[in-house]
Amino acid sequence: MNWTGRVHELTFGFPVPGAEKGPHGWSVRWPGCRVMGILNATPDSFSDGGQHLQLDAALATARRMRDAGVFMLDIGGESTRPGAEPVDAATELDRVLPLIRALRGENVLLSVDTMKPEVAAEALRAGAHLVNDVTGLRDPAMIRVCADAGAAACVMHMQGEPRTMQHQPVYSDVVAEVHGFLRERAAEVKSAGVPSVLLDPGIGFGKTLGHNLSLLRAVNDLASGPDPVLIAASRKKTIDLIAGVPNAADRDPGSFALHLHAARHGAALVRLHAAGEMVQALKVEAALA
Ligand code: HH2
Repeated sequence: MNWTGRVHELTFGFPVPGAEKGPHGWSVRWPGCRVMGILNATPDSFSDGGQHLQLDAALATARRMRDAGVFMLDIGGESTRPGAEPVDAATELDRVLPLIRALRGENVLLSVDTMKPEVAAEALRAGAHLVNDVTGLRDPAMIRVCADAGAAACVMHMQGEPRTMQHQPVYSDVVAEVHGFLRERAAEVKSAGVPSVLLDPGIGFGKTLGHNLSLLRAVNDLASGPDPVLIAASRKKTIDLIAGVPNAADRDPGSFALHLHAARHGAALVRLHAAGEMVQALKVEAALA
C-alpha cells in the first residue's frame, strides 16, 4: 500500500488550530505523515534535559519548530527515561503551564506529555489540545479528564513503569500483545467519551532491541486500523544499539531513518527532537513517492 496519500484524522470537542467543524466535533485531517516536536521543560530528560527550563529558550525552540512546519508540540515536565525519578504535580505544572499559556493561540496543536490526571486537567484548561499519557490512560481519572474536556489522547504501550521497565522485559508475541493492548485501550477510551486517540507502540518502554525492531517492522499492521499511529523513537537507545552512537544528542541521523521507515509504513505522526529537520526529510520523501 502507498501510505503517502492516506488521510488521517483527529477529532476534538472544541476548536483547535487547523480543524473543521463536523458532526462529531472539530476534526483535523492530514495526508501522509506529520511531525510532533518534543519540548521537554525538564532538568533530566535523556537528550534535551536542561535545555528548555528557561521560558525564553523553550519558546524560541517551540516557535522555530512551528515555523519549520511542525504539526504539534509535545510539552513535558517529567522525564520518563528508564530510571527517571518521579516529580510531583506542582513541579510538573510549574514547568508546563507557562509554555502552554504562551503558545496557545499560536496556530500549532499542543500536546501535554503527562501521566497525572491533575496535570492533564490544568494543562487542558490552560490551552493544551491533546493528552499524551505514556501509561495508556490506565488510570480511569485520566480518561474522565480527557472526555470531560473533549481532548484527544495518545494511548501508548509500556510494560512495567519507567523506573524498572528495562529490567528483562518479556513477551511471547510482542506484536500481537502490544497491538492487542492498544486496540483494546482505544476502544475503551473512546467508548468512555474521548473523541479520538493516537496509538503508540511505545518504542523503548519495557522492550529489548528485538522487541522494538519487531514493532517497527509491524507499523503497517497497526496503521491498517482506524486510529492514527504515532511512532516516537527519537534519539533513543535503540539507535545506539543498532548504530553504536553512545551520545544521545548525536542520534538524529538514525532517528530520521527510523521515522522515515515509520512514515513509509503508515505512521500518521512521528515525534522528534530535531522536528523541523524531520519536516524537511518527510517533504523530500513525499515528493519521491
Ligand atoms: N517517549 C518519551 C516521552 N514521551 N510519548 C509517547 N507517546 N511515546 C514515546 O515513545 C515517548 C513519549 C521519552 O522521550 P523524551 O521525551 O525525549 O525523554 P524524557 O522522557 O527523558 O523526557
